[in-house]
Amino acid sequence: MPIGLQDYTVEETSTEWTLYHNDFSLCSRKVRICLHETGLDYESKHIDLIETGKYEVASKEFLKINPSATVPVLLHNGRPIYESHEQIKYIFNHKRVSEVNEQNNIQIEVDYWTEKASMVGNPVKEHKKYAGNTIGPLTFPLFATMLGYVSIVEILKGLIMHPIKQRVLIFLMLKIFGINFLKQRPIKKLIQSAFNDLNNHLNELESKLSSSNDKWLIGDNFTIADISWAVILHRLEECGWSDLLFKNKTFVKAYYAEIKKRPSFVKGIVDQSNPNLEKGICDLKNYIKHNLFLKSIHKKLDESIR
Ligand SMILES: N[C@@H](CCC(=O)N[C@@H](CS)C(=O)NCC(=O)O)C(=O)O
Repeated sequence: MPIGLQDYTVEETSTEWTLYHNDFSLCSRKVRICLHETGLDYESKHIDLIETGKYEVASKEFLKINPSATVPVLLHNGRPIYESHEQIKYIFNHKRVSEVNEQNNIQIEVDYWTEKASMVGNPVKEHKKYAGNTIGPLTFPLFATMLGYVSIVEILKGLIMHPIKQRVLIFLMLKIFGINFLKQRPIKKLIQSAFNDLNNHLNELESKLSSSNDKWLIGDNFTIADISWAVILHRLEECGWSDLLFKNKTFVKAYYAEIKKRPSFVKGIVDQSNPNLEKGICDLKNYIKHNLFLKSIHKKLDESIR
């Protein structure tokens, strides 16, 4: 699948910017924060994922926008830009929001931290390279609780409609077995290794933050690197991993607290919630407190990074 801005249109439109996105999707959140940071006006088109109710992302209409059946997709005058890390780069370059773009050494660092936080290719692979790819497996517990509110018929439809059947099968298992799906040995191992790899990425983030007096990750301007990390730190909080992963990382904690004060974070994430997400988070919190199996996973992972 090609990435970045394409040289064809997928939609006749008089709107300059259109964002196809989902309330819960981490990559969509990234692009929403970016659009709010830059103040660009955009037409919002919400597309459901199975977690928020149905496979609209695999509908005939949406496959014309993105044959890969994923969100977000940003359209600039009807031309699609694929991959969220390309979209945020494109928006910042278009707006030239900060002077960061003109300073080469800073740009190299911004690119490094943005790439590290990106979700690239298959999310169950390359966890040592991309912190963003660890997020899929680490979201399994929340997927399981959210799917409690989704009809199994909607998931089964995905087996016919969705181009990536492996994803549908994982969601079907999560629907059938709920949290118990995580007891499967390969799944447990996948979560364990994603957790450890992400902890290493966060340790690197902690040393980067502690080694400078900059206001943000690179310098005093809020860049696409900060946006890319904002959504990861937020996802860890909503999945209940932050208590373990932020422990002893005082700079990461303080950095995230500052991120949460940004109006773009409030508009792009907090104000854009979703009923299934809220119920799923609430159920997951209860599980983490009371479910013996989840409690034991948390304990084991906690010990693994001490
Ligand atoms: N690498 C892509 C990842 C896109 C992606 O996987 N999006 C998820 C939501 S975060 C999605 O649309 N999933 C649809 C599905 O699995 O059915 C990006 O950064 O834009």
